[in-house]
Amino acid sequence: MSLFQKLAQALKKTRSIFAGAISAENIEELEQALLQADVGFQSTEHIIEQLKKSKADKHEYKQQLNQILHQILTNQSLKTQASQKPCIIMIVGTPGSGKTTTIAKLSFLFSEQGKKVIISASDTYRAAAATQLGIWAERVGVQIVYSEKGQDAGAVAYDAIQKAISNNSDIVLIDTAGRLHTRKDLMQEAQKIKRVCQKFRTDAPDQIWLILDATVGQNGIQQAKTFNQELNLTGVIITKLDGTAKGGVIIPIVRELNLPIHYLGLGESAQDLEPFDAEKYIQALLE
Ligand SMILES: Nc1nc2c(ncn2[C@@H]2O[C@H](COP(=O)(O)OP(=O)(O)OP(=O)(O)O)[C@@H](O)[C@H]2O)c(=O)[nH]1
Ligand SMILES: [Mg+2]
Repeated sequence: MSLFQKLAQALKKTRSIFAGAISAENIEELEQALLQADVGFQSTEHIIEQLKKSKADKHEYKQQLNQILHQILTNQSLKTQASQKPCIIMIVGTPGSGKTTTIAKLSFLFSEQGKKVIISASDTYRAAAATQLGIWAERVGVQIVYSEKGQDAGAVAYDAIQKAISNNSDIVLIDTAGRLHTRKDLMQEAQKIKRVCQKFRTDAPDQIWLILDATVGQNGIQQAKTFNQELNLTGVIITKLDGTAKGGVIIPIVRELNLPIHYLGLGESAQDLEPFDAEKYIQALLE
């Protein structure tokens, strides 16, 4: 399957919501479809307003919608990748959102690109987490640094970065424990990991990516807002897009949070990660 076919397959349920509405006689039906696909109230209102303003004939809804979505999704303010080595990427998110799996996918992708990757197993809460990551690392063939003698998350990250510097690695991927955005103490722990990275370089970590489970739909917006306030994110990865009917959630994330989406998770294996492409996403959503 090509990457696009995979994406189109993943968005099948969301697309079916739009299929009827786009050819519908009235704008209300389209509005319902947007809400049903988890585009959210604010962004739906914005889109419908734009659509009305365009004075599009009902035959032109699809084309207009395509243009409006394009405007929203290509307006992403991308923070540039670090020019310095190693590029330090911290992965955060709520429990079970797909952080560890995404780390595995990213290490696979970066390795394929010829980059030398080190994983920091900084989820020191869940006993099975390091084992899970170790299995992935072995499968993908990348190095991993574990917590020794009860080291905390920050200390593991410190060791991993130090190792990356000494063996000239390109990328450090820091896996972290799942934390609810409402838990202040856990947010502070994440900030501590961030400060550890800053000991090496004031502009580190180069990236802090939030892993957002698409199946939680609108709740994801609040999660992203809080994580962003606490940690100053540089982007989002949407996971579990395969099979959900809430594939529209990407739109409010970009529009209301002004955070770029970097990748989409489309399954459970190491290959199921796709760089986000607004054009392809809209096409998979509407056609
Ligand atoms: N279908 C699907 N499943 C996914 C995807 N990403 C992750 N999963 C599954 O989601 C479950 C949780 O994934 P993990 O990677 O362990 O999530 P986590 O965020 O590390 O979880 P904690 O460390 O417990 O917070 C696993 O069963 C994964 O296989 C995806 O893109 N699609
Ligand atoms: Mg995990």
